[in-house]
Amino acid sequence: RRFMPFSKRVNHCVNPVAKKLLEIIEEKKTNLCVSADVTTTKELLELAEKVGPEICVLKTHMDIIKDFSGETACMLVGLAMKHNFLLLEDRKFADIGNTVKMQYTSGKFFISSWADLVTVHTISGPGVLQALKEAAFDANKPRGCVIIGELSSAGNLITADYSSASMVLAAEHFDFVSGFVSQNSLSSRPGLIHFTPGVSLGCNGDNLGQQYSDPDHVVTQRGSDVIIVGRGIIMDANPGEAARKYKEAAWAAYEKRLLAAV
Ligand code: UP6
Repeated sequence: RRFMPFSKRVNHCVNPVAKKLLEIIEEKKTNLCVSADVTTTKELLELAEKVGPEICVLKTHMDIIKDFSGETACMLVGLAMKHNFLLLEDRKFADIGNTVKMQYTSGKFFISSWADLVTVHTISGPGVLQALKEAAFDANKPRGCVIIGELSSAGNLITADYSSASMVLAAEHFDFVSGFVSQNSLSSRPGLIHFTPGVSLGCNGDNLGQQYSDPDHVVTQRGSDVIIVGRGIIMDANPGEAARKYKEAAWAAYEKRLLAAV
């Protein structure tokens, strides 16, 4: 996986959203995901408009948007179409299957109707993947999930055994699993995409346990495919320009990794 170009990996995807994402990455030459951790619809849409041309994925935490409504989701989907990026709702589902199914499809956020991808913890076992898959089937749109295989925060309780057990669960649902959120390469399958948060060009961490590495390190040394950047971009005075900087750094690192294989 690490040494295969994105363009070749497309043919190895079982999940349609993973395939679409690799196509976008290749077309826009960007393996940057911006984490839109803002708290109002206005800020969210403004940010999406500014960073849209530079990204392959916009990651949201919709439950922090104070004034979320159906219009927020509609407008965001419009911007995703305009700039050709996917939406990843970072809900980190962690309950039993039946509850997750309701959290995914109903409530205030009706996530399955607008998010191409969602993040999920495997702590509750295979039922959670089955539940998301069934709900996605009902939504009748291409949908996928990203399994939290590792976390970036200091002292987190995920062990190597937990991460490998998550890979086993993923293997049972390759039609619905698009990839992993991880710090290291967890699977060599070319059809699965590794997303890595905890990326910054200037900081080592925050005062709440976040740990940062730079884009070159996570892509060339740890085998990440898509870097996830939040505050490094959204707190910048010019988020569009900052996104371009991160995009260039992550893409250069990807090209360097490919050359290392030759
Ligand atoms: N995130 C992590 N680490 C993980 C998983 N997810 O930081 O292991 C998410 C956070 C946040 C974003 O929920 O939305 O990625 C990172 O933001 P930052 O770049 O501002 O630290």
